[in-house]
Amino acid sequence: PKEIFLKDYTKPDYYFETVDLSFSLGEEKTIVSSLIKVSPRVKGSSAPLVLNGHDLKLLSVKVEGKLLKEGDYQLDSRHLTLPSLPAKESFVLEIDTEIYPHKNTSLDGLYKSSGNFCTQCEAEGFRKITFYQDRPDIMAKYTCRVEADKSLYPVLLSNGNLISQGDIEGGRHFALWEDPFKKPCYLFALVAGQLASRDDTFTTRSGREVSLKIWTPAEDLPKTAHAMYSLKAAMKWDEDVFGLEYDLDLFNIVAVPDFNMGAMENKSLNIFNSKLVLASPETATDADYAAILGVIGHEYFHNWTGNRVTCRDWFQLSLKEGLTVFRDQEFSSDMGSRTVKRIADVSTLRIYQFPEDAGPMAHPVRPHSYIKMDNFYTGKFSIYLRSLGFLLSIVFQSNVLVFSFMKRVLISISKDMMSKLVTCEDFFAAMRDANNADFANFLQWYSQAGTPVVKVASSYNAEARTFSLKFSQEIPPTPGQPTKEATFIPVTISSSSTILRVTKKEEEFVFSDIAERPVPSLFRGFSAPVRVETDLSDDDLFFLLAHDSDEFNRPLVLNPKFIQGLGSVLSDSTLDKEFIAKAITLPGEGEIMDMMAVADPDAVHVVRKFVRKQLASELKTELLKIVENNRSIEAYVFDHPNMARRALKNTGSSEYKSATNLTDQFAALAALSQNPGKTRDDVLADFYNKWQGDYLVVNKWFLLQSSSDIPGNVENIHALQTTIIQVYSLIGGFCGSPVNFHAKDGSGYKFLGDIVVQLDKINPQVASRMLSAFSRWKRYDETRQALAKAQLEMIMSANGLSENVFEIASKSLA
Ligand code: B3K
Ligand code: ZN
Repeated sequence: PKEIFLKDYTKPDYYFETVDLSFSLGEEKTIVSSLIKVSPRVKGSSAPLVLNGHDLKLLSVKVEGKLLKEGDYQLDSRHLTLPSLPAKESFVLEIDTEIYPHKNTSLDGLYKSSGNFCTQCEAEGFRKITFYQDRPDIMAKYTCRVEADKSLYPVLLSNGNLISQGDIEGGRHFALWEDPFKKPCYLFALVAGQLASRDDTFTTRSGREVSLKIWTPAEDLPKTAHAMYSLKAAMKWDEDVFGLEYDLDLFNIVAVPDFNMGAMENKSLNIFNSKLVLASPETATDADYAAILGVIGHEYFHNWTGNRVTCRDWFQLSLKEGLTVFRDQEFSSDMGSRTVKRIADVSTLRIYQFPEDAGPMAHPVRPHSYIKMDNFYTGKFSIYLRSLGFLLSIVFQSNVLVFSFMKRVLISISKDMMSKLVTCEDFFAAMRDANNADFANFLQWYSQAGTPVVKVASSYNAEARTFSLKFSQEIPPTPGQPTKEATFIPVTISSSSTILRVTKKEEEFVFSDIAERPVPSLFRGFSAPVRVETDLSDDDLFFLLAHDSDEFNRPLVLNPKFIQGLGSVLSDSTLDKEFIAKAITLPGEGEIMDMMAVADPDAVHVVRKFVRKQLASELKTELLKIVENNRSIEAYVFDHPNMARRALKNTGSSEYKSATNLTDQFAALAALSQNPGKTRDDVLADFYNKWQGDYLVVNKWFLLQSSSDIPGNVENIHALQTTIIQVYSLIGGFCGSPVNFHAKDGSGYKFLGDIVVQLDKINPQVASRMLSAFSRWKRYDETRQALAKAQLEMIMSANGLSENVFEIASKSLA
């Protein structure tokens, strides 16, 4: 496998101006014809044109209408090279290929999901459709003609506007689409199948009417109301907050059951994993509703940050992902509770990014190299890149400034086609110039991996009436980066919205005229993605728990006064209910383990369980009162007050039988399924019987069982049959629950090792994502280390390993 380096970037020798694609879709094979207008970057260039291609059968190549013979080109398993090309300003290249979508289980390129055709091209899937320069700096205007059997595939979609459609012989029909905007091939999309649409319209602020369509199988249409609501809310929000208006007259969303990730922002034809589109009160929880809102927003926001403004190469991924995640977080915060959203986002960051930063896959916001780009989009990818968003939101302090900065970026890059391809430097310069701001050594975040550890020492001098805060920062070594430079760390502190700019390894700030020793609330709202070690005492922390006006900084610490403190949080009617629910929920086992020098899953499990029990019995009266006061007999509504009420109620107790929506019912099921026995078996069976026809609900049922702490759970997982779409809930759930995955007899590790090898033959992206559960193996005791290492070695020795799995396994062992 080949490692690709940022420092090796060179401009392409040839640009593609227009691309006319034609697909003849069939059950056994699909024929793809492409007609490309090519122009050399340097006039008269004699450079060869190297096209990417993977799992393609080449039928023919023509240059300027002339068929090339076998000796005129070179073909290997990954490339088609054309060594001699006309020395002209531009010429026409025509390529015909044959592909087999029904056999494509990698869900990358063109594949079939539940009988329908669909595509996924980011990052490098277009090369599985046709021979092409599969890189983001090739921006071309596309047309796409799709032809298929009319009864099997009545709906034919691609990017842009529908130009014409009609019937052809043999029961077939066609549709011709044209995308007026230049785009990189990773944004290409095609869908063909039996689908129905929920239709709506959105009138933009300049008065244009955009037609909106959400496509699913007809029977699922009633479940798309929330997705449509989310889309319209996102379109309005982007206009109101960023002044960004949608730029076409049609916006399509298609929901498909088989999808490697959450969703994909293809120009005007977003394709989604069904679980992020379909929702009804009976089949989706509040968390699902919130995720749908956030992801529909995210993909929609990409239309500007990503699609119109495009990354030059994949190393610049954070430009589109960091910024778009930042935008979707702001959107969700504006639609719900800002504090609760922040707590949830930060906890995800702690659970996924911090461990990744401390493991073999550690990389800076802009990686220096990759083997398979897909590995940089793990479940963690957005969270990783989100750190940039954290910094931005603090640095800018308000959306107005972000907005002006965004506008500046967009204007400065829209001068001509090539300058639209942006790099992190362009982004940084635009931020700095648009706001005339001093970002000091902020750029270090782009090149240094690892989570900074910031130590804070405070001292009060009563005589001088001064208070001092001493900061020191240290970034631990990461693979290939033994030593680090200081970076810009914004620290928000109590008293107004002061930001301390920590830019050196050691720095002291002295505050004068301070009447008594203050208890500082530092890094308010989590102002930088760092680990903080303060010299605050338990009493200080308890004081903050009770009094901090920044809800984010009310920490969880076990203290005799802790229960009492939580009791007062529970009965404080001035606090947001969803915040209370978060505040009284203990951090997960993974999050706690990440803070230990040697992670001890058994100890964490026992202690956490003990604390939970203790809290439940000590706070029983308060909790029962909460359950009583927050019950509702009214119909399910997804809005902040109702969601907050349900969240709070379900922390106290939950009722399986009387529940009228999945949020309440699933909370009850989750609680009951923690204890082995007849009740557990009965409710699990009851739930399955009721929902066996709805695979999204069945997935949740799988997740609940796979992530269960009941002893010897690996046996139960073996017994549950799975398909590829259930892998995430079943295998992901199992590995995410420490007790059984880290079982001392190695059964959990062996289970994962075997699965990865099997899965890699079917779907390398999913296999490598599952494998990353091993990447932190060096954090455990010696016995566990040996067991995990043996599995990694076993995987490395497997035949025909994919590049995806190779990258994670080899880096983990290094
Ligand atoms: N941009 C895509 C992720 C693509 C992952 C490719 N393996 C969707 C998103 O940003 O949400
Ligand atoms: Zn994205």
